Amino acid sequence: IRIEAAELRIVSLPLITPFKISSGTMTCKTFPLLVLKGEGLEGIAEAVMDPAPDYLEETIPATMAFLREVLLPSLLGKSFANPYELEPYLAPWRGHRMAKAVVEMAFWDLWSKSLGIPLKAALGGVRERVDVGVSIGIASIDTTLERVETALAAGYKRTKLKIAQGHDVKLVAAVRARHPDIKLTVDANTDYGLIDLPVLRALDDFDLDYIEQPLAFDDIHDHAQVQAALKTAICLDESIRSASDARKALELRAARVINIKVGRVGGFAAARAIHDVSAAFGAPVWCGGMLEAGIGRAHNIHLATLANFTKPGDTSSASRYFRRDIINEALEAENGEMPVPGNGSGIGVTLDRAYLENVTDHVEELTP
Ligand code: OSB
Ligand code: MG
Repeated sequence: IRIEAAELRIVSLPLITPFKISSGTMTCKTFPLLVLKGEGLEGIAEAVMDPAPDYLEETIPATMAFLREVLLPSLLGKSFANPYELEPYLAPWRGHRMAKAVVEMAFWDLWSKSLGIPLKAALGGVRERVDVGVSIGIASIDTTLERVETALAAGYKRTKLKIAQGHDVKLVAAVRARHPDIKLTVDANTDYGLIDLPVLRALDDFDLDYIEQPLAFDDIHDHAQVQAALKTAICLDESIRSASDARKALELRAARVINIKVGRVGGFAAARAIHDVSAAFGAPVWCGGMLEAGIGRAHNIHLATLANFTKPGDTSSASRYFRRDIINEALEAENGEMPVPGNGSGIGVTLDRAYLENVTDHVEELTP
């Protein structure tokens, strides 16, 4: 397929409720949206970096410049037989994994559309629907208890509580007291250090399925010390950017579970490699999220159909976050299961072009 043109946008969708995590609060989901055009088809993807470098280092302004000035010009007008042929154009650049991911993911969509098969089939997925849970942002204990009730009533298969210093043991104790048997996890988004081991030990008593990313985004080594001190599994998110990071973390026993976000790790080739290396270590993985709108959610669902995604992912119903989405289809979970969208080709969802115009802050068209 020849990449004939690229449409690059910045889209902003209001969130129904602000989403607070230890590293920041989001009131609006702003993201780059990329459409790659070729053979009369469109491959689409969302990028997951935030406006500011609060989750990882990448930012929307820096990404837009890198895509516009470096990455897209190197690909426009060229033909690629499959997504692996992009690798020589992506590999030379350090970092920028989220920027590489949006290009690679859009091409996977374009490629699977050109083959007339679902993205899931192109990736080697084995499921028709994927198990999902919810991620509950930082709020008062009362509000959190209400949100947990709502999620359980809807049938979600796992409840993840965002925690932060001073908003941890009491919160988890309250939720656990009310719901002794639910599958419960916490995500610290890097808010703790080795000095906080007593707090992490206290969390060890609540039969959590895992504790996600307690320590720094760029640390693997110190997580091994924490994991050695706990019964509860550590799950790494921010610190895993590649299959080599995953191998090192699992070899060091810094974690027993990995959260894979295709946008964080540079695309589906890397996501599959992390999935495979984790399977080789007997470590389950699950599909994380970045509050994606419909296009990004569709990519996540297709990824989560791979065999070793054995823990519920974060791709809950889009209607929990957005009053209106940028796609024509509804991505709604039923009893904690999210059906793989579409029965045709590619990601299986389509852009609502009219609404997209209303929520686009910026648009540019690139040609060879
Ligand atoms: O750490 O998993 C995270 C949202 C924004 C940034 C980081 C994270 C999250 C979530 C949300 O937990 C998951 C979702 O998309 O629903
Ligand atoms: Mg996380």
